[in-house]
Amino acid sequence: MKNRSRFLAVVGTIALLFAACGDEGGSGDASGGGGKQSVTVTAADFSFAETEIQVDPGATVELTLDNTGDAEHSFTSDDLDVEVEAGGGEEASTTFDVPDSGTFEFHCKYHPDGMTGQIVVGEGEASDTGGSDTTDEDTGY
Ligand SMILES: [Cu+2]
Repeated sequence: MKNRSRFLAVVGTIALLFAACGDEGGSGDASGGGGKQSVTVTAADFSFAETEIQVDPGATVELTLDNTGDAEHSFTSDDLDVEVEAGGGEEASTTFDVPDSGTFEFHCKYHPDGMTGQIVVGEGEASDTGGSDTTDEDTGY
């Protein structure tokens, strides 16, 4: 438990840093709709911890791929034209825009058979503004 909250705190801090950057740079951003949204996807050997990511319609998603495994993994979405890769134990991030609705596949390009998930736009209330977690269970954070 301790480790877990500490991990989340670290991720949260990183997310905040990204959010801070984004706000300064992106005030003249996209036309209406969602704002910035930070999402972390954790990749292990060989699965994603998050297999469904909910994002706000039209949001600019700042995605961090946290690779806790030993193998190299990627977060790849052909639908959204996104790709970011991280080596074992590393972390990498990218930014992309999502449309106003829809469901989009993502996968690891190295392990497309076992590592897949989907990005769901506009369903449910993914309204965390600090944005450290995505589809997290109750962590008390
Ligand atoms: Cu992989």
